[in-house]
Amino acid sequence: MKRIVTSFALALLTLQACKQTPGDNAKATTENSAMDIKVSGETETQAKLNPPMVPAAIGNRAAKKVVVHLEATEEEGVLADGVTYKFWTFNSTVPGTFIRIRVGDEVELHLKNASNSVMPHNIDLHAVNGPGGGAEATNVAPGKEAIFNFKALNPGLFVYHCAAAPVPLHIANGMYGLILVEPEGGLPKVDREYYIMQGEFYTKGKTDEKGLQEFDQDKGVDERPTYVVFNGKKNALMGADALEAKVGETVRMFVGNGGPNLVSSFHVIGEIFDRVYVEGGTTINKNIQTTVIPAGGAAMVEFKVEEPGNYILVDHSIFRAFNKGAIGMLKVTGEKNPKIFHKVQ
Ligand SMILES: [Cu+2]
Repeated sequence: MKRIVTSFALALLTLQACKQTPGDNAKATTENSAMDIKVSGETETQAKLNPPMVPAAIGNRAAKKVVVHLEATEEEGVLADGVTYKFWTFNSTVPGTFIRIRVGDEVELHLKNASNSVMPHNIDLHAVNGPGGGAEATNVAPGKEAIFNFKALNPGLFVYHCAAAPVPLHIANGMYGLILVEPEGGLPKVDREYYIMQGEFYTKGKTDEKGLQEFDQDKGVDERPTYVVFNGKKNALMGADALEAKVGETVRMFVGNGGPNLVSSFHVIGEIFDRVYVEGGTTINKNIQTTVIPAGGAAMVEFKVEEPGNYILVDHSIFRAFNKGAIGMLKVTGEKNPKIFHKVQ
């Protein structure tokens, strides 16, 4: 009887071991090995570029210490033509400064809260392994600065946002951005990189109602946005602010969704994503028309442009694009390519 019980226990153990998926193993290996990566060389201070621009690619450098400076601000800005709004930001832009590091890097993050702020602010980075993603460690009163350290263990494209109470209000006012943790050896080289982040705004007035607009809590709770925009403004990335590329180039877009409520169906009219890093992680999906980007999530999309023209970026929940502002443009210049596209009559 004893032998039977032992065999049964052994069989159960084997079964348990088999249940562990290869995916689990891969993550454990990544995190564990990243923990052991030593930092070396000069400490780097992260460059501050305004969206849609991003800092230079990491390439094949060794892991190092990186200092990141962010400032929480509360300031009036343009939400649409003739419409202003009191935005809450990281570094005065919506989305906030793009942070670019590699796996194994040690980040010393400084969060200042502007002296003219009314609210306390903090930062929760989804790239952090630790309580609140750093929120408790960085809760900072107006005029003060908080500092915390983290080691990047998981490669991917991650959202960061303010998580001070009331969290929905801080996010609805524009306090979000992206942090890219490049894998060992860096991401494949591309010709152009752009930073785009979707978010909703909830105002007391109707869409396009002029003047300084106040936040509308009821619309926020009902998930009924007045504006759905890229990069903090209705029709941002249009006209003189359109993105650019040349025929034959490969474009990579780091696309995030700050929410606070909606899921984005990100699409570029007239293009197919050759590669999508699904949900900003390691899995690459190919030949994608529209990719879903959850609130508090991100994706990297890459495509080669073959034909000159204007390519429109949208949330394909299409009223959001044409009525609420989630629209942008990629202007592609260069030689026409009739083999790929031409009008017959
Ligand atoms: Cu905040």
